Amino acid sequence: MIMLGGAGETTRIGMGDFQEADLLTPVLPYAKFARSAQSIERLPALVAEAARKSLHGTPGPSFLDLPGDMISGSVEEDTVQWVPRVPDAPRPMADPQSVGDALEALKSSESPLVIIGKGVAWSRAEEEVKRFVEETGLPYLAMPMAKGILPDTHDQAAAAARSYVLQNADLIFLVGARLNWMLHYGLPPRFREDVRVVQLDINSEEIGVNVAAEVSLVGDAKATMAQLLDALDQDPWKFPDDSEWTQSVKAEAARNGESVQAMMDDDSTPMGYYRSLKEIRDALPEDTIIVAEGASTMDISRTVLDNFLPRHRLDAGSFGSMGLGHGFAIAAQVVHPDKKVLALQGDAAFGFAGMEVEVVVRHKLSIM
Ligand SMILES: Cc1ncc(C[n+]2csc(CCOP(=O)(O)OP(=O)(O)O)c2C)c(N)n1
Repeated sequence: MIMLGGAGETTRIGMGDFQEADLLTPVLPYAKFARSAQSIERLPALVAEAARKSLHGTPGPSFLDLPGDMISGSVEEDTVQWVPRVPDAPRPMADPQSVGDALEALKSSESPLVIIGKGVAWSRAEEEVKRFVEETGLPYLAMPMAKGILPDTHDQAAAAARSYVLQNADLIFLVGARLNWMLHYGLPPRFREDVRVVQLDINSEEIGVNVAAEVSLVGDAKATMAQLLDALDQDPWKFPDDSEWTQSVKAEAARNGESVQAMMDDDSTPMGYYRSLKEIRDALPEDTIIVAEGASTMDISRTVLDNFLPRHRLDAGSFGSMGLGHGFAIAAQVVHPDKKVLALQGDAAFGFAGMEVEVVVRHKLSIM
């Protein structure tokens, strides 16, 4: 995301100008890049820098502060310093030695689990990750915004046995996912004390956070998963379907699935979350972009509303912030006018930015 802010004029900073405020300091902890424009001629370079910082490395938000004179001023066109389009983010590959080590670690595990994060979605590594999961036969968990990398209805999805797999995996392979609060920091009691970690991340500074990684794959998810697939092509390996681990994960998922099904089928009134979400689920086309926010509303929707395509779920994500649903839904509908966009919000979440409905109506967006 590149956010554009407005502010008082550059020439009047310190004079008590209308809406003079230091916006950079409060924004800086949350942005990869935050800068105030000082010259109209250099605006292209500044926008390019914001785009590069947002898209390269770990993707993230940039903030550009545009003082009033940058917005309303004008310059001769031939004085503008144009810059070339920012190149696509590079796709660094992991150290080949680590690729071999990662596969050896997986082969030595009795209860391995792949955890897919949104890094995979941003890297557009869905094909590679799907092939890897299917060729290795490993159970996997998708983090909220990685739902749909493989269809949620996939036979190897362990979502319905989430607590069981987290507590019992002896090795986790983190693919563009972090051991943050959503994964209980990788620590007991949610994880085994001795859980081994194989970690793939584009940013080496993320490796080993909270739990040391036994093998680190520092690289782009798409490029690195392709390396793993090449290695598997040379020397195929599959975790046995009839292993105790695979069977126990499936049995646990089936058991939990039954209790969720009972809640979804519950005819009592008023309807609970599961029943009402099931009705919504049954009405949605598979390529619906689902925006979800709230506490229970968002959490339970992760279980009930399936995603079938990557980058089709936007929710409060790592920060857990309420108030972003309308903006996400508006952006999704503008970028994908032909798709259905569902904004699923708890009443509190809706209230944070409820007036944005006016934008939805003004632009004739058909968000549900
Ligand atoms: C910006 C922000 N403020 C406050 C919170 C704390 N918070 C988390 S969930 C929640 C309310 C959720 O209620 P609602 O949207 O009605 O969903 P429900 O749980 O009732 O389904 C709040 C205020 C937050 N996450 N982000």
